[in-house]
Amino acid sequence: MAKKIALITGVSGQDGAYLAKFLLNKNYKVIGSDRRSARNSQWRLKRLGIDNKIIYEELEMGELFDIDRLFKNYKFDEVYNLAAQSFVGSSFYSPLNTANITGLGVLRVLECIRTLSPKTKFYQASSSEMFGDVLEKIQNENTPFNPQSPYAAAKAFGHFLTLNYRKSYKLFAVSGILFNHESPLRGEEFVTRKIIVGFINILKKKKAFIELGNINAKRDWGYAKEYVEQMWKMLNQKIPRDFVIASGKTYSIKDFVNEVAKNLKMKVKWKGNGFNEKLYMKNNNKIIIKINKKLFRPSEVNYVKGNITKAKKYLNWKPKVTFKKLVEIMVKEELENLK
Ligand code: GDR
Repeated sequence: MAKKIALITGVSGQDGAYLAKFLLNKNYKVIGSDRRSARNSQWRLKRLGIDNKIIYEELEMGELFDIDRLFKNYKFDEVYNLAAQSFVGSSFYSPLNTANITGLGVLRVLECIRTLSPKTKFYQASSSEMFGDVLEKIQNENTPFNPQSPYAAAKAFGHFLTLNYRKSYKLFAVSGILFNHESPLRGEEFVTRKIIVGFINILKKKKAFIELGNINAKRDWGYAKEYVEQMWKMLNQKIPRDFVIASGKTYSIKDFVNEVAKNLKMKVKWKGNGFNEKLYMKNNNKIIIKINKKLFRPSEVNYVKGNITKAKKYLNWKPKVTFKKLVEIMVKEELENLK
């Protein structure tokens, strides 16, 4: 049987790399694309040992003709649209670029599928950030969106268009609403890996302290490697449906810090309140975390918690890796990579 062909946009990101590996193991021919400037960021593909196993294509999500060219060169069975300006914080500083890539990028791909390849199945990486200032305590596929950032607004745009193209043109197009998902392949600009790398640098005396923003925000964190498998499952259902993928548990950034400290056997204590709250080493009273106002976002998502009833039913999935296990995996691999 001929190999299935999949396109992963944003292949050198955390999810792109894990998904590429997963699809290669399923005997897919994987075309991975990225913007030209991401060429040097193939460390994830290298770490997973697959940098030479995928076909790499440079692709600007801002250029319709670039996407069009790819669709004329390959007959994709499945397209996973993971390309985005994915850092919420940056979206406040580059809202137009975020809208163009994270939002309009989705529409460009959908237009290519509609006009050139309507049998291609399409996965859109939607985000729990769309729930924003949450309108329901626990969020499922029917919870209304209340985006709090240009990033979240752009993701909501992509989400609704995916739904609209499914209805209007009968495309097999689905959105996975993924809550925060982390791994050793997470970028250091995101808070989980920033904390782990920061603490290890403090222990190695390369750094005195790290600065964080809102440590009271709560997130529903899961393991990226598990989550990308659900993307594939969504495209291999009989009926196209959207799904929330989450752990169903919520923890604050502070909880995450405490868990990392525990894993690194650092005895620490918090003191102070608000912007003056600090984390100290118990043995010598050295400050290792300070709060920096500048790292607060102009508007914040304070709390999210996902309901995965639908994923349990149709994808036959529930998360295996707990919060504690996730921190353990991330800390362990970070330490091993230093050796
Ligand atoms: P998030 O992830 O915005 O939830 O989006 P991030 O790790 O950036 O922030 C999580 C929370 O931590 C707070 N925070 C800090 N964040 C960063 N990055 N750096 C800091 O120093 C810091 N201090 C506190 C943030 O304010 C926030 O509340 C992630 C991304 O992967 C999105 O692309 C994805 O859609 C969602 O998860 C689901």
